Amino acid sequence: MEVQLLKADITTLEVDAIVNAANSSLRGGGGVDGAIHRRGGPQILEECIKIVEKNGPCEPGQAVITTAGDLPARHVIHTVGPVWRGGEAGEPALLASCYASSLQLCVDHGLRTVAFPNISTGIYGYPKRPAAEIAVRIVRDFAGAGAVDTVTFCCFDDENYDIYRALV
Ligand code: AR6
Repeated sequence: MEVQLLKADITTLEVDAIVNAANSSLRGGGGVDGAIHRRGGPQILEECIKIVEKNGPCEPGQAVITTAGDLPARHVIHTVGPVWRGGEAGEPALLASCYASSLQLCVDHGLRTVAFPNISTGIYGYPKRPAAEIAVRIVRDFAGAGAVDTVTFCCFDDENYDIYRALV
């Protein structure tokens, strides 16, 4: 499995799945979530609403999958990161679960290329360096399974990009 590092807008990537840093309502929001729904069009939101009607809110650490509407990607995996509350409220395990649950959905759906944003490190306030360490650890743990060909860490801000460059 190849691990790739990009500084890019995740909505431009032609991969089997891009991951969205969503909130529990799956109704869209700011940051990368806003960008994905804006560029992907209304179909993604319709599918999200149906999922919440059927299963209830998407809890932190969980992930669900939809199609990708007008985006060049084939699917969107929506995962809900933890809000940073100082680090003693289970945030590291929940963030790890976001990456692991999203990778598991790739396996379940036969998706070979996936791109992650830096989940929770924007509006949700997770410190960037420890968040990156968790992301890289979970992806490396998963690499041996051979189920996915390429995992891309898609950074948007310079600070995250520099942190990942040092780690990957
Ligand atoms: N492509 C890639 N990364 C991006 C993009 C983009 N187009 N736009 C922002 N980022 P955030 P969170 C980066 O705030 O912290 C929403 O309102 C950004 O630089 O999008 O998990 C949801 O609905 C940062 O590194 O997500 C939730 O309510 C990273 O994406 C809440 O924000 C994550 O920042 C989730 O907060």
